[in-house]
Amino acid sequence: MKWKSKRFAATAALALTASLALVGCGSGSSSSPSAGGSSGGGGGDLTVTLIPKNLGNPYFDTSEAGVKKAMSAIGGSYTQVGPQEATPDGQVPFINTATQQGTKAIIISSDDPSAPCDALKQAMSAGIKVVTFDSDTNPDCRDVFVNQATAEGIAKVQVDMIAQDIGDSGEIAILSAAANATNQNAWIATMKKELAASHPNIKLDAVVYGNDDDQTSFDKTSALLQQYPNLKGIVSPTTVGIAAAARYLSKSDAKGKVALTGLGTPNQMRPYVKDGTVKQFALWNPEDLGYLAAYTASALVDGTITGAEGDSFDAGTLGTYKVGADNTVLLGKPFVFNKSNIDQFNF
Ligand code: RAM
Repeated sequence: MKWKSKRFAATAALALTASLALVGCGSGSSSSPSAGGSSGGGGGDLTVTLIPKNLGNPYFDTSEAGVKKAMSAIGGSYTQVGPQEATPDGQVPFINTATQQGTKAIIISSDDPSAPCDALKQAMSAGIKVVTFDSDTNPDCRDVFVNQATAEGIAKVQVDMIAQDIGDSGEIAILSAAANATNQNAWIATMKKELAASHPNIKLDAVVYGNDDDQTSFDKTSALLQQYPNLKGIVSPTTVGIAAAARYLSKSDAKGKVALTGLGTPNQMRPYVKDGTVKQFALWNPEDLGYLAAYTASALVDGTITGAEGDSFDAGTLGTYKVGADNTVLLGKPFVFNKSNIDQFNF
């Protein structure tokens, strides 16, 4: 698979270095726009405000490490701020504060396709460049979306994994993130199509939402098992959801009987792959995603690109990228982790 490339291995190693550096400098978090979030970079004119879906998610900690690395290389600084909970309009006050403060660019993984739009449009009319990454808004609310992989690719890898895990037959459920999340909803819609087209013997019983909250996701896993006694598998397309579901399954009678797969980080999933709760799961490198988003923001701010299809720009160690259709920059392909390769990764 392409993702076994040197680039992935090298950046996985760098992710470790970067996250250690981050811990070392005392990365903080904030729940109110006035409180100080974590920050870093190399100084210089470029100022970026990074807004994840919510704080405290290791996935976004890793993407922050990528932003930090890029800003150090480019010569700029960033501040990360965001809500504690991934609610549709929880990011709005943070966007408004960043606009008032005159940040040069906002990099955001959106909790909702439209709730932050008015605030983002105000930012853009004040001359601020807006880059969505990971989870998009409606296209008119941002300059560029930095997409981790195509929705088709992300959906197919998850359907393929669950089909393998349960012998292509039986009942499954999806444990998602927040009900309004643009990214998960796009993947789930495509997964449903893929299931209908290629897996007639798999029945999707339910889609439930853990809100990218550990306890809610844990409780929803328990409820799914009670409600659907014939459940053979769970797909969780969120790093928070899959880790919470794995923790639940690993201590329950369903361990080894109900398959679990989806999107997770290797560090969170390692114990559950080793104890046999999970055979395989997928993801891209969140550090690369943050790094690419920061280079995209920089290219917009310095005028190298306007975000139009065909624009190309340099993204440091990742190489040259081109803006594609719908003002989207594509990072790469999802990668499958299993017992045989998980120890090569540290993020
Ligand atoms: C969670 C978030 C994020 C998503 C990953 C897979 O961390 O929902 O948006 O991309 O899972």
